[in-house]
Amino acid sequence: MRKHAMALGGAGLMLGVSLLAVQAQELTGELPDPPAFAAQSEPTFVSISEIMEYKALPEYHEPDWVTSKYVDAGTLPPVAERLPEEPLVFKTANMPDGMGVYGDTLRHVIGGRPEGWNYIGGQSQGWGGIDIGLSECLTRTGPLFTVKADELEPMPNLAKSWEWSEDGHELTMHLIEGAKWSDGDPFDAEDVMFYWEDNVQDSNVSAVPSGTGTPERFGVDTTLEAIDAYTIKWTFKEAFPTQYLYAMAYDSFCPGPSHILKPEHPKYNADNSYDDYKNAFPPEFMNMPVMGAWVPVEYRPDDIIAMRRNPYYWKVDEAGNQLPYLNELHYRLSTWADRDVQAVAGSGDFSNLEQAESYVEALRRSAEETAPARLQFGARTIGYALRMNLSGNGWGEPDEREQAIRELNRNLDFRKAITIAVDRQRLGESLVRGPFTAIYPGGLYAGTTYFDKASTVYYPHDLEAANTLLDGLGLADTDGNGIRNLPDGGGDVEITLLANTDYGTDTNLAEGVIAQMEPLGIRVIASFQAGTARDDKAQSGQFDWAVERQGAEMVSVVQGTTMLAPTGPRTHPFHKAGTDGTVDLLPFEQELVDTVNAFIATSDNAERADLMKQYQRIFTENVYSVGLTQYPGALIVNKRFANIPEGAPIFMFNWAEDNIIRERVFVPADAQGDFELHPEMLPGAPGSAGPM
Ligand code: BQZ
Repeated sequence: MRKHAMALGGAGLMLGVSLLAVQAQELTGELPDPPAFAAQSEPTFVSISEIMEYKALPEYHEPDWVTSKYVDAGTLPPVAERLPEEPLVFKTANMPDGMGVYGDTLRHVIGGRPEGWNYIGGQSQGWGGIDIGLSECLTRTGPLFTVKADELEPMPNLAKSWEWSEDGHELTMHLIEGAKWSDGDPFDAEDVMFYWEDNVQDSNVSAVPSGTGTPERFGVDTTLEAIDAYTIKWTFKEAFPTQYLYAMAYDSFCPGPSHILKPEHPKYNADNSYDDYKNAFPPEFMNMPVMGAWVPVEYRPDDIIAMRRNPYYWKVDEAGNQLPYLNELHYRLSTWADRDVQAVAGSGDFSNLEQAESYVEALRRSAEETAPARLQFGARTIGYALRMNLSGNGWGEPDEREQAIRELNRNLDFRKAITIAVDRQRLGESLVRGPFTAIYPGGLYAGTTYFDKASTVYYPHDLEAANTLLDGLGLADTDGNGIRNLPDGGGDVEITLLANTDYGTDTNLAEGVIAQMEPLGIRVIASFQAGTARDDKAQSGQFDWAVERQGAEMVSVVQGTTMLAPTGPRTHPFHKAGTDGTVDLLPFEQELVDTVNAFIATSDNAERADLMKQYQRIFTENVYSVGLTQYPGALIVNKRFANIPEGAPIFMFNWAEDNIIRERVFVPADAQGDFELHPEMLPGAPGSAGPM
């Protein structure tokens, strides 16, 4: 039976007594240091210029079969004509195993499912690296884990160079010239402007499946214009907001093929609805034009997506060999847990080991002499938090009960009660024992660039204090059924908890939270949904609470910066604009917004570090979200692959599928497997539907 001041008389008396008791009682404590866990390997830090450059080379090459079967047959232009004037050149000295050879397949296993190929229209292709590979972006950040800290800036990609105006309010970007989509259509500013004007700026389009393609992601009142076919110009309110160069990388500025998307967009096609536009290219549509290294040529529902090398890919090695080295990519449509199992067993080639429950078995199997795959742990960059819907003005169209819960969510004493009722040590151990998990109080992750322990407020587990706080809020069990009631004779305090059933870790942690709320007399009801449905509910505000694995903004700060606070109506993961279009910020949230905007507006490193200390203090003091646990991920890659960079994290600025630079990965000739499903096939060739 719970012992707390609920037994006392009316709400008023309780409010007085319990608040005094709580204020007197110090709720904060010393944050335990994470158990020592050294990442198994560290990258060699380099300059971006050591990784890549744009350069015309004296000659170019391609796999022999492309020449003999296609170029010599006249169905494909010679490789030199398929490449831009100055292709992106990856430098040999930066390739861990040097220049590669053509052949073989990278067999991914993924837990998502493709909705269709309209990435910029909001469709997911099933995650697990498939969209990362298809959707090349203006800049690139995944490989930045190897770039020297004092030279950190997004890498050029589709934008090959840029310069700021004197006053820092204008950024002129130069696009790669002469690059083509995988169907041979030229890539140019028209593609960029279609993405910006008709997807990002059009609020009827949820630009990109994670919903991050929103205008304020690039700064409030920011404008973009095309100067000519290969030049675009940004205009920003702030001076020199270099931050936004990170937003121009995956996942928020990766233009789509306007030549086939525009005719489906309602602005250009009066017969089409926005749904028609979003769904215009279903998974069955093959050879979707991409700028990525591989093109979808086969789709078998719940089985596999096979992709073949893009004959117009615009990147080469220093000998002029057109990339990628790998001819084919598979995305086996399975589960995320199965991705770990197959990578360790050798029937799959790659996994981000990120579900801590699988660690011990994966480690055991990978330690065997005959293990087919290498397993390397990185830093603790995987973190989960319990996030509360903080909208009080209608985001997600709450009913009466949901609105009452949101009002509670917006109350600091309520959030404090929840955070001190959580036993983080037990939650971490429920996933895996050993030195992996660390107590995570919320906010920026320990062990990352901007983390400052002294600025981190930690509320240790204390059930009694939690109950006292709830008493103080007038949440008494007025009907004696063991569940507290909302004030003024309200119904039971019932809270729905959203979690992603695609991951055992998400639901295990959610079930742990549900159990740990029981002694508080709060009924938490599982709302466990599969990936896309969960993502939709989370993005549309249809949740009370959500247990979520957090994004890159909590790891690097510079990636996804605008998501650190509700800097715009649709930027924040758990507080977006309500029905009147405004975000009803709580006072501390306004401080967070001001701090994040100040961070974006300055390039002074000392000032940025100080601003992030302020951010961390405000965030954790106000329990912006309830941190749960933080742990390292491990990259599992089959041993036959070469050019896997040392110390590649599964998640930092982006996921490992971007970080390892797959277009440079190869399999030495004597180690190649016989896994190609479509040997010597090019996208659009006979045997694969859709246009060339
Ligand atoms: C990695 C990643 C590559 C999305 C997705 C998935 C979606 C989220 C998140 C991860 C998967 C893998 O994560 O878990 O290891 O391969 O794909 O994109 O969780 O549901 O919406 O943000 O990236």
